[in-house]
Amino acid sequence: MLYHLLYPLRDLIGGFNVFRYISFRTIWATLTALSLALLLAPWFIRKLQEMQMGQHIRELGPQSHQAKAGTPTMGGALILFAVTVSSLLWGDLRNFYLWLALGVTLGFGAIGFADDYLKKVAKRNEGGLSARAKFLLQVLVGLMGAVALYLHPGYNTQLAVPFFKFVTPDLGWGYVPLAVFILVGTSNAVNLTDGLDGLAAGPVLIASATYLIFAYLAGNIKTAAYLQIFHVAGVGELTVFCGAIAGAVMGFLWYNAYPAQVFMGDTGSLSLGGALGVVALATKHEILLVVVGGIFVVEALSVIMQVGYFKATHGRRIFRMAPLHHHFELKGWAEPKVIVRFWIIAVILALLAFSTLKLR
Ligand code: 57M
Repeated sequence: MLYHLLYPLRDLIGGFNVFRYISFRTIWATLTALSLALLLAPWFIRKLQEMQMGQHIRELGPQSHQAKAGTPTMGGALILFAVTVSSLLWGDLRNFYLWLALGVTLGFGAIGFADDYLKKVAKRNEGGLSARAKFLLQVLVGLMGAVALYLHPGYNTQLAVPFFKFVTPDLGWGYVPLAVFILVGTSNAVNLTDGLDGLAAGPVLIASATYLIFAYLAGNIKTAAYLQIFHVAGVGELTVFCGAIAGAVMGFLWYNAYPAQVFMGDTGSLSLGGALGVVALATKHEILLVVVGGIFVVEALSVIMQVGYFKATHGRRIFRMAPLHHHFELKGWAEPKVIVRFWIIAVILALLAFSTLKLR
């Protein structure tokens, strides 16, 4: 919005020319979202406590988690507020990708919100939306996002394969189911990861900062040509969006860091997963999300393997408990150790993802 209000005045006030630059607007989008989340969180956490939006803890899990009972959840609503305000303030509001990213993020956020709210009403961790209803709604939001992308003029349905610059299969309409799978899969994978203080927020912060760079590179015709990656006209604006996500999540993490004063709830985890998914698709770095979001992939795989094995063997397990973070907790690692080690791995994965720009 500031871009539309202030950039036209550049002839009167020369300094306003700076609003043209994605880099400038991204820095300020990050700082705005960070400040909103940081400053509003104490008030927001108090409100959640007053509304008794406290977490109910499963009895089955590691016993240390019982101490977390009553921690306010739904902190994701504050993340979404900060992301939306900051993106609208600093983004170019004529940009398709900005609206698409916001729409998909808020769509998944709405599903998470419904789930969190129903859990609060039921006063049980398992009392939210039924798994089936949740999945169908996720597919619906994912499908709307995927079709919007598919129909957008100038967006191509070729797939970029990391390490192989000449392998770019064109999936045509087949891109739509793949996009739905990526959106729904990422949303659920971040949700599964969100089981220790800061365990989802840290890697989401690292992944959004990574995609911030990819959005910038793919949106700029010169850097895209130089690196031989797909150029997507207009996608540079997602740099601003990624900055807003990174800023909001950083501000939230201040309070979600161990020992957490607030959890993001499904409102946060489903929407942030959706946000990463849509940015990966729009920037045409879809498959690379397996690397950038490797923590989420491994957490989700640990659940799939554990549940599959558990069913096939009538009750035997591969891990002490799935998702994987519970396995390490039950092995005796202190919670902060599991969290920080997962963050370190997320940084390594981000570096590996950047290296694919040259290793191809
Ligand atoms: C959500 N939610 C957390 C919080 C957060 C199929 C099955 C593996 C599914 C899985 C599942 O339901 N996962 C989805 C996980 C919960 O956190 C809330 O949920 C939001 C995210 N959706 O924002 O509102 C708990 O996680 C802890 N937490 C923190 N800090 C945070 O910042 O400590 C969360 C955020 C919170 C808090 O304790 O209450 C959750 O884990 O419930 N199910 C499981 O994860 C369960 N695994 C399981 O049953 N494994 C079985 C196999 C056969 C599937 C096994 O391995 O034997 C475990 N979850 C828990 N305890 N908590 C079971 C034990």
